[in-house]
Amino acid sequence: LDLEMALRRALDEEEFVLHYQPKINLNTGRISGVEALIRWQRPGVGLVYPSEFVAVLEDTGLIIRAGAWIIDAACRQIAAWNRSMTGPVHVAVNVSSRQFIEGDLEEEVRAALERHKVPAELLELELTETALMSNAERTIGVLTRLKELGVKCAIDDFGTGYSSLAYLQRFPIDKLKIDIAFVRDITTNPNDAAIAVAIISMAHSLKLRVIAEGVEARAQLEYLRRNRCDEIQGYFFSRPLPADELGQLVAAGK
Ligand code: G
Ligand code: G
Ligand code: MN
Ligand code: NA
Repeated sequence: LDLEMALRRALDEEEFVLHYQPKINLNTGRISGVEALIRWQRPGVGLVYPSEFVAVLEDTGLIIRAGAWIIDAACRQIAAWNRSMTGPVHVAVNVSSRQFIEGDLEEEVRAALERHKVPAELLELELTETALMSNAERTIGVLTRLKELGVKCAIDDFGTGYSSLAYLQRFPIDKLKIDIAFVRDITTNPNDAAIAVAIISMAHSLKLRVIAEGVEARAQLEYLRRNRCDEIQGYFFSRPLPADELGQLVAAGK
């Protein structure tokens, strides 16, 4: 309850901040975009990670307000990078299940893009299988309208939830994100490797891009590259960074 009150205060006082983790295009070796990850600068405590508070935001419904703030903050950052950098920076935002199911995601996205004058194709939404499958017919409508707006959509943590493969081809999505669970032991566990390779192959058959998260070692990167994964993300290349540090990394042409 204390935590809930502190989180309400955090929303009112704008104590949240987004950090950004780069994604690397395995064909070019360059940064192709970033994933925004929320942190809480809690007064008197310091930087608090989402494992400590995102579940509480979800359980209390505060995630609806927080989710709208996250989308707005990401669009504000895209606009700032658009002004200060030579090339555009694509930003992916995590959308919680409750935000997708109960919130007005389309309107929040439309309003934030307009408010910050951001080209829609620079914004990507990372959605979970659970959120997408909770009402598949509604999901098709929402995703279709987001696609018409020009926003990209990815399925996060792919392979851990329950997705109907029949719906996978009916959902107008752009990308699958292979869950860290299959990446961690990809070079030593043949079962994990088989699943990762099958996801890559299926994604490409469906004309989707595919990214692997949680890449911590060169051997994992090389395995994924050999098996035609499009992008990777993980500590091997970089941890999530504050906006100014991420900006320096991009400007350095990495
Ligand atoms: O950032 P970290 O590395 O600790 O993230 C832990 C978990 O919190 C992940 O499951 C991640 O998807 C989730 N998370 C991080 N940032 C956000 C966010 O902005 N919105 C939502 N809904 N979840 C987030
Ligand atoms: O649920 P989601 O996939 O959005 O969460 C991403 C989470 O993974 C964040 O908590 C982020 O900090 C974490 N993460 C990013 N790169 C790595 C990595 O290389 N290894 C591990 N263990 N976690 C990572
Ligand atoms: Mn994610
Ligand atoms: Na993920």
